[in-house]
Amino acid sequence: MIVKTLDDVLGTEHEVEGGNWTSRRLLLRNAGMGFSLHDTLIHAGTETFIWYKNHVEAVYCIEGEGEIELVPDGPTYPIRPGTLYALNGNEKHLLRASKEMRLICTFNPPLTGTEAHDAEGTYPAATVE
Ligand code: 9YT
Repeated sequence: MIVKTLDDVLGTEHEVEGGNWTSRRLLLRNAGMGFSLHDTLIHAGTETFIWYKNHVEAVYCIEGEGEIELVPDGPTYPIRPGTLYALNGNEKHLLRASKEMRLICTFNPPLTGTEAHDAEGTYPAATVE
């Protein structure tokens, strides 16, 4: 059994700074759960292009406000507390935060630790003023 708190992750290598986001990784592959679980902040005013070629991801918003646009053809969905989106088809997307969003993210297969950007198919795009 594993019991930990967000404080156990803050300030460690598992608090990963991605530029437009900060990912606090609570469960990783070595936990043996079959998925990883992150408490991720998406910074206000950012737009990030993401394409997880090798993972499926479910995301549940608990704070903030933003939207997800599938690319190239949409649609665009609003994100607010209580919104879940699940990328079960490796969809390319743009993630935007109008207010800092706090997202609970799960990945299958699980991330192993400190992946950012290319290693997990994430590419930062323009930052919106
Ligand atoms: C929602 C999303 O994919 N944000 C990028 C960061 C990533 N989820 C992570 O590593 O927590």
